[in-house]
Formats: sequence, structure tokens, C-alpha cells
Amino acid sequence: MLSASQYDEFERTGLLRLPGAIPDVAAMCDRIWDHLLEERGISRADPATWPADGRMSGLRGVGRHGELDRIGSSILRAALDGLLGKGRWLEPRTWARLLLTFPNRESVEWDVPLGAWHNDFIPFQAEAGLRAVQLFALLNEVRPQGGGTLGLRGSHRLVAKYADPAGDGPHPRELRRDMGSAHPWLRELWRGGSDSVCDRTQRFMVEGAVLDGIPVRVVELSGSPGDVFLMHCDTFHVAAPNCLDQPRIMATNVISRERARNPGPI
Ligand SMILES: O=C(O)CCC(=O)C(=O)O
Repeated sequence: MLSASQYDEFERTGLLRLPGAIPDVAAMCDRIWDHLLEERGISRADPATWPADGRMSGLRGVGRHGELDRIGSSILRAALDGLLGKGRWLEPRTWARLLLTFPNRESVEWDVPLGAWHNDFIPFQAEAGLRAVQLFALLNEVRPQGGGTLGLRGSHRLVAKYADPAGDGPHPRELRRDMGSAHPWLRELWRGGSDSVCDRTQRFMVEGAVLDGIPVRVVELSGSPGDVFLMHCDTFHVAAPNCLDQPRIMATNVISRERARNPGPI
């Protein structure tokens, strides 16, 4: 059950944190490390075996072991009931797509990334309202600048203004073009500006902006093992570099509202 202030937070910002929503994530991490060792020779105890190029994909096999299904905890389910409607969301086949970023081998200074900012395309439905929620579960401690996903708080409300209501859904490329031409602040976020000394952290994460009357700001999804962030499906987000010394281990999935059934013949 969500409180009124949690609903309000989600509606305004497109993001909601559920502290400690998943129990026993340590066992999930153990399973992931076992899998990494068996399949890739990557050892938890030996950073020399960790990949040099950071982000790792293609780990679907680890989801088959069942432990990660416990991400679908009672707290998380109750929150999804609250946001998408009880009995109205589709149980995913697997709760976890792993997001694993190893520390950068070369020392680089953390910064707000350019380029890959996007929303994930979720088709419109005949019924108005929230169509899907993306969950981000923290399986280990994710400290600031340690690879946690960045979200553009408030951007789901801009998407609602700029996406073509006659189209099939909010297309990321068109939105980047249209929202970026309306707002230099956004264009600079994903393309960079002419000012090479611009402090992007200050500009995008501290100051933020008010665009078409909507407050927006970049926030980093960081926190303790077992925390979950729920994100409105239209929120812009991006992967971030890991400038610390431990891998970031998160899991994500998009939980969709089922389409309303057609009323039967009268
Ligand atoms: O790796 C990340 O933190 C970003 C993940 C992402 O963009 C996505 O799942 O849509």
C-alpha cells in the first residue's frame, strides 16, 4: 500500500524509492558471482579477472536459477498494485534483467553522460493513465558515482506533452529531436554544449531547470542493497560510468499494465 505522498512523488517526479523492498539480496549476489565464475571466469575475489570495459551484458542465464525471482517481493507487488491497479499488471516471465557495470580500469572522472539518454518505447493504450513501470532493484550497495542508472526526474511529464497523441507511442528519437529543439537545456544534456568548461553535475544534477513549467533534474539511482526504484515508463534515463572500486549490480524490468478487455456483446 502506498501513501498519498508516495503517489504524489511518483506522479510529480516519475520516480519512487522503496527502501529495503527486497529481502536477502546477498544470496542473489552470491548466485550471480557463482554464475560469473562458472561462465566467464570472473572471480569476486580477484579484480584482475574483472572485465576492463565496464558494462557487461548477455547474462540472461543467471535469471534461470530462481533466486532472482524473489525480486518480486510482497512490498514490490503491493506498490505495483497501487500504481498500475491490483490484478491489472502482467506478471513478468522473469523479474530480473541484470545491469552489471564493473569499475573503470582507467581512472576517469565521473560526469553526467552525453549521448544515450532515452525513454523505453512503450506503446500507447486505448485506456489513459500509467501504462508501465520500470523497476530498478539494487542488489549490492550502489554508491554515488558507482554506476547507478541516471534518471531525468520530471521528464515523463514533458514526454506527455511532446509525444504525438495520434501516434502509436512515445518514440525516443523523435522526442529527443522535438524536446531538444524546444529546450537548449535538454539539447545540452544529451549533445553537450559549446562551453567546454560547463560543470555538468552542477548544471544538470544540482541546478536542474523548469521546462514548460515542469521542474526537471538529473538524479542518480544509488542506495542500499534491497532498495528498489520505480520509474514511470516515459522517464528519460541513461547508463552511467562506474568510477568506484566495486561492481554495480542492479536488476531491471518493465512491468506493464494489461490492456483493458473489450466489453463483451450486450
Ligand atoms: O545500465 C543502466 O543503468 C541503464 C539501463 C537502461 O537504460 C534500461 O534498462 O533501459
